[in-house]
Amino acid sequence: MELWLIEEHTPGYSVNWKIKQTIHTEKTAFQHLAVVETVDFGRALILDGIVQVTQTDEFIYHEMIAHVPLFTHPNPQNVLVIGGGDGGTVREILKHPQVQVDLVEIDARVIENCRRFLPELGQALEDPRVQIVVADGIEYVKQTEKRYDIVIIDSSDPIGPATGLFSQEFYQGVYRVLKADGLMVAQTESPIFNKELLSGVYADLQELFPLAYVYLTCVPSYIAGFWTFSLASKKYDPLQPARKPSLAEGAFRYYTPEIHHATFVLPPFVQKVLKGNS
Ligand code: AG3
Repeated sequence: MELWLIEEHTPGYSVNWKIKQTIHTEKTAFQHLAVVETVDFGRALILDGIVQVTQTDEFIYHEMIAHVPLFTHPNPQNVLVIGGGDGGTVREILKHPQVQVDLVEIDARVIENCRRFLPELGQALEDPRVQIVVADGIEYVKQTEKRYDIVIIDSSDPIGPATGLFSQEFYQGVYRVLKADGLMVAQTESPIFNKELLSGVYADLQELFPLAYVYLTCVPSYIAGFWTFSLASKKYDPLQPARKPSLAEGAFRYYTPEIHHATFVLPPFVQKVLKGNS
């Protein structure tokens, strides 16, 4: 019998994935979680029916969410990740020397299942430079006394547990926990399917931070491919990154200094979305 995962996005658009095997499913306290073996993209983590990572293309997303901010900063030492319980973003951050990472993930079952079923991502969370806090990121940034060079928001879609991670109130908390020269990056969804969300986040970040940019990449397993990240900074300009990968750090599959610059070049249709008149 053929097994298909139907990933429904809008009433008019869904993506069908042929599955070799369902490896694990459960209902956590926050969401439905599944790990499946797809025919074309390797193993995948699915939350509330939406593909979060696939083994085939997760490197693009994780390298771009981590290295663009990390190479922008001259000396990143303390990094906070909100969400990201699969471990992929932390794995990339740890490629930078002298970083300490705090991971604040709301759902401990994401962490536990990725350690078990997606160890090439989840293993990074066992590194002694990583401290895991199972908590709501919104509360964390309101309360913590710690201050960070970089905050990375690696959330799921703005439905379910991640909704509040796209709000102005949350970004105020992120601003609060950033040092005077800190910067943040958030995954901000599809410029095709989430136009209002993207223009709203961009406007909020422009209001709060002296520098705000959106950058664009392609994640083939995400809805319609195009994917955006929003970067907001108190001081350092990502268009003038402070560092380049050293030879030892040069083992990236997607990120290069040239890609770093190119990712900020936006086609007119995305610029229009950012102006809020798409
Ligand atoms: N975080 C972003 C997943 C968004 C997928 N959304 C979609 N396809 N509609 C993934 C977490 C990886 N660490």
